[in-house]
Amino acid sequence: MRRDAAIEAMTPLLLALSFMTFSLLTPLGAEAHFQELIPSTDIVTAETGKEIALDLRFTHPMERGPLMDMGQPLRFAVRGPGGEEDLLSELRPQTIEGKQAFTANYQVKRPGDYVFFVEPAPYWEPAEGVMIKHYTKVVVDAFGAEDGWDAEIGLPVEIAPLVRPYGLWTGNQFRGIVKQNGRPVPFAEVEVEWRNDGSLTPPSDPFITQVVKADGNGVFSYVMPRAGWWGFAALLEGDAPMKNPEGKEVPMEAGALIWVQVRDMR
Ligand SMILES: [Cu+2]
Repeated sequence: MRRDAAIEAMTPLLLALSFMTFSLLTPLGAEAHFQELIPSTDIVTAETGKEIALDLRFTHPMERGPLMDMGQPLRFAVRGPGGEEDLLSELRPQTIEGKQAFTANYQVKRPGDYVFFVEPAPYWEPAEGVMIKHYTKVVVDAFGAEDGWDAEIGLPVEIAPLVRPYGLWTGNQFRGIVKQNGRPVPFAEVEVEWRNDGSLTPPSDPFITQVVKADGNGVFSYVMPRAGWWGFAALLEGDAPMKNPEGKEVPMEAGALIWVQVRDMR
């Protein structure tokens, strides 16, 4: 009896302590990292011109930061109507808010769909004890060809779009198949974030990152309720562990990301 009372008396203190520990271990906003790969336009026309600028940042899109340092990406390329083109040498580092990001320009040569993709340098996240690598792609259509948007790159983890990933209205549904090593991942978890332009303050934490699960065939869907860029991130465990900067073997979080833009119907 007396022991129970003592435990009861201690409970609020223990709760407070465990809450403090938890808060220290998971700083706010540390959960939903997204690799961004955002083109200046997702539809190239005579009006936009042939030149596309691409911005690469590792950040928290809905919270508008903070940014995390990007190392030199391991791969950056485009799969277009003329085949695959290595664009690593086109990457230019930029410093934003004291962190390294990248930018690149690309000249579209002919009509067709251009699938840009990046394999970033692995990022050590001590709060989660994982090395993070977000394989990220975005599709740009040029001069109304509308052909090639569903081409798969063959990345270790990849989202295969089931909806043409450009020319989308607000309220359209996006669907895709989460794949790892070319095979669908049943019930994969997909995080979804809107790239906040500053016009929205999420009312509470669960609104920052939407979470959907794929079905038994690895197919997920999400209805996009607001104009702008939407990022879909399927976070999977990599095939092999990696060494963290201290030389310790840790799990690898392999993210498959795709970005799509939606516009208001008006
Ligand atoms: Cu972060």
